[in-house]
Parts: sequence; C-alpha cells; structure tokens
Amino acid sequence: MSEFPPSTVLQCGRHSLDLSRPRVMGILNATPDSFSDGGRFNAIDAALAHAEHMLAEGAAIIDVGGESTRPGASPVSLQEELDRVAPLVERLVNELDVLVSVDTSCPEVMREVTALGAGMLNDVRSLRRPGALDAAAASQLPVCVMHMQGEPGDMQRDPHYDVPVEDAVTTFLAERVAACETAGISRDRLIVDPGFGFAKTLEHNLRLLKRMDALAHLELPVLVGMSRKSLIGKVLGRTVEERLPGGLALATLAVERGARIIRVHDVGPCVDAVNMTWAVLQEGENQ
Ligand code: 9MG
Repeated sequence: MSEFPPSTVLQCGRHSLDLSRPRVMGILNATPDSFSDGGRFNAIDAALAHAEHMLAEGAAIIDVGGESTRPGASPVSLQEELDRVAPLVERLVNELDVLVSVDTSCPEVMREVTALGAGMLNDVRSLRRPGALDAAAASQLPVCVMHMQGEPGDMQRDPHYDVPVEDAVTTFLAERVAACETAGISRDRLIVDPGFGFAKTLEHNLRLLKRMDALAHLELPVLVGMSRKSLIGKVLGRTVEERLPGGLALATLAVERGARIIRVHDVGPCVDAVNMTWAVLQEGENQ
C-alpha cells in the first residue's frame, strides 16, 4: 500500500477536510440534462434533495459542475455556466452547510462561487485558462489540478504519449503544481488527479491505475474519478446504468494505491467499499 500523504487536513473555507483517510466526493451535475424537466427552480430543489441524500450516505464533499466534460461535449458560455452553478452553490452552502467543490475552469466562476461560500475548486484544465491561476490563488481555497491533453471536445481523438502514461501524467502534474506555487497557491492547498478517461485509451487508463503509486513522488493528496466511465463499459460490456460494480472495484484499487478522494455518482455503495478497503489497509498499522 502507498503511504502518501501521511496525514493532511485541508482548510476549505469554513470547513476542514481530514484526508488522513479516504473520503468520498458526490457528483452533482447542473448541466442541461438535470434541467430537462420542470424548469430551473424545480431542478435546483431536486439537486438539493439529491445532495442531501448523498450527504446522508456519507459524502464528505459535493462537487457541482455546470459544464459537461464528457468526450465530445460542446463548451458552454460563461453566463450559462454561472446561471447553472451559482444559484445551486448558494443554496447548498446556506441550506445544507456542506463542503461544496465547484468543477470549473473559468476564473469568473471561481471568483463568484468563492464569494458564495464554496470550499474547493476542481479544474479539469488544471488552471491553464488565462486568469485561472490568479483567481484560484485569490480564493484561498484548496484546488484540484487534473491531467488532460487537449480539450474535452477533442481529447479522445487518438490520445498518445511518448513515455509511459504514468510518467507523462506525473510530469504534467508536477509542472502544474510548480505553476500553482509560483502563482501563490501553497502546497497545502493542492490536490492532484491523474484524470482517468481524459485523453486516455482503455490501456492508458488501466495502466495508470495499476501504476498509480508513481504519483506518490508529488507528495500530495490524490483525487480520482472513474465512476460510470467508459473504461468500465469497455472492459465489462456494461451500459452506463450497469457500471456500479466495476466502479466499486476501481475505487477499491485506487484507495489501495493511495487515493484520498474518490469522486462518484453512487455515494452509499462507494462509502462502504472505501471504508471496507480502509479497514483492511489499517489492520495492524497502529500497533
Ligand atoms: C469534472 N470531472 C469529471 N471527471 C473528473 C475526474 O476524473 N476528476 C476530476 N477532478 N473532475 C472530474
């Protein structure tokens, strides 16, 4: 088992997140599919109820996103992203007092959700958009930087790496960590993510998970997101709705390899899988 990082408490606005053991992050989409019936206000009520359910099931963080990052997804305008995310973040913070992470690459959204009380930023583009490093630095919040080549729209077009994928990912993340530190984001605010499913073939994804210990060199908490992703569908021949058992196997392996935040749709089953795995890993550790 990997021993990184030994113990870390992240200060997430007015919430503390103890990552001395793995935690589960519940996914809350604020994309058009979730607004498809009943209009925006009903959808926000439904999203709040879903967040409450995920918290009851043991989620430590709720990750809100207004832009679909699925392969081939088209970009959304800044105004649309703000309209989708801001009212939801505001109500989550005020009504549920929950640690809210916001999945965004836009500096304007980062600033707005920080003002509304979000506790973490999650950027699949690793703060590479103009102004994103400065906005994240000013927020004082922890930030998750993720590995991706290209953009969600084109990332799955023949992804290729000149070195083993785990080395490419580690080198990329080390560069982004250095850029963050230069911009004034200290290491105690950083989380890294290998970006499963982002610009990676099935073989890249499987190898990356098997060799995830390579990320230990970074000495930072690791977040992973594999829930319902196509790598499970490709191996098992399952539809999106049938991918939970495969996802639990992947979550278990990720925890065994040192991941400290597991980003998932199905919180309850994942909390059990994570806690069971952790109990085995901890056996005899404190004697
Ligand atoms: C928004 N989003 C979708 N998949 C993700 C993943 O694997 N990691 C992170 N950090 N965010 C993701």
